[in-house]
Amino acid sequence: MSGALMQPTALKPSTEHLALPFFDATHLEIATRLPEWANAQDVNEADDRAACRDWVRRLGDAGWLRYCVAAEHGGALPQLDSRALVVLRETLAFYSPLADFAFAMQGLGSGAISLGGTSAQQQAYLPAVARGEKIAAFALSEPHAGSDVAAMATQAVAAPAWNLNGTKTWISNGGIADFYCVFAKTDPQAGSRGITAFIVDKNEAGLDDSEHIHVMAPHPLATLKMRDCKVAGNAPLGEVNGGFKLAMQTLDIFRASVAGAALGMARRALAEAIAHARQRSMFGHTLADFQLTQAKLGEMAALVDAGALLTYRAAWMRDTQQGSMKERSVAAAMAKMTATENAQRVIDMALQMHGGLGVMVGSKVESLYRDIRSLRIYEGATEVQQLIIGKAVLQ
Ligand code: COS
Repeated sequence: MSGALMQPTALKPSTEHLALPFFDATHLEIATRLPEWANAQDVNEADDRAACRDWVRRLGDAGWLRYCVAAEHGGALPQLDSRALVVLRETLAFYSPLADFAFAMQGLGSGAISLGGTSAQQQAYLPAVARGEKIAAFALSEPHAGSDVAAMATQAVAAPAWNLNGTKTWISNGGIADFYCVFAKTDPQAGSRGITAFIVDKNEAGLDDSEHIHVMAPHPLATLKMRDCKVAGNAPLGEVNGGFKLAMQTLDIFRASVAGAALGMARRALAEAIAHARQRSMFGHTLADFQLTQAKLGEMAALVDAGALLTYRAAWMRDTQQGSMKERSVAAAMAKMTATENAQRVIDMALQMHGGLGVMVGSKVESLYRDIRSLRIYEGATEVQQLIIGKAVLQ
């Protein structure tokens, strides 16, 4: 069930954590300017596809999408900055999870071009992504290959133009994207070493992105079908057979930002719970007067902070190249797992504290309850993060 016209709120995300040594003035500046802008947007979110397009246009016009690409392609900062992505997602998600989604998908959808594209590919796509003129999408998952990426069945054959056949599913921005970064097998016997990335434009003959998927929260999703889809102009993206690593490197950046989005939703739920506890009368007191309530709020605050510290550490490690590549991947996995799982608990506790009001359609905690759920699944389910961490500790 979708939301409707975005309602402004008197609640504000705190910026105290920006004083932590993980951040610098750039991040504080984003966190200071963004709340007022986000809270002033009157996007009608009743139709998630139209709303997502609207958010991309607004985020592009206001310059926020410039944080999705590097400065040489029209971006705001010299490199993709994980901490800026985290702060942006955390703040946008506090106001509108759909705004966060629209922002994040521009980054994830174009991330493989930023990391592995030729300069011609980067010039053709990234400035338009940063202005909100082209909508991007990342097409990795398949009906029988979600967590197990190497099991994908989509194939690309050079004949002599690259020719793609296969089905991708649960593709965010599917149906509204202008282009898709598609991963396909180019050496089917070579497992993860036989995958290559391609840029497939929406209007490419042989691509059908019209099968929409509906999920519990506003989120444009579709299945992509490729039947003899030829991608002569843009192929390939990155090294032939280097697509698995390119996908993993892209996910390493954006997994920490998913944690940022979860934090924004958790902080909003906590703020809603505190505001409700302060004003709700019960047995001659306010809800906040009861120790049971104080204990819950205390636990919620600690859960939020635990996720926040892991998230900020992961983003800082990537930006400042701390540790090895594996250590940075593990830090991102810990952040994504902890922040999303903790956010789910915090939102559930906030909803419980609201009682019947919490399950009413139109209440903020009710929509957050639906919004948070998919974050524990997409861009690597909690179990995949556990695997990444578990393998590393056994080495
Ligand atoms: N960065 C760079 N290279 C990486 C990497 C990373 N983060 N992670 C793995 N690799 C490399 C490995 O070093 C290995 O290289 P070699 O072939 O040279 O040895 C190769 O990639 C294969 O790695 P591994 O054996 O760990 O791959 P698995 O098939 O076991 O897959 C998981 C590991 C499950 C972690 C991976 O498939 C994954 O992340 N799945 C989830 C995918 C996902 O997020 N889906 C959602 C799509 S977006 S909504």
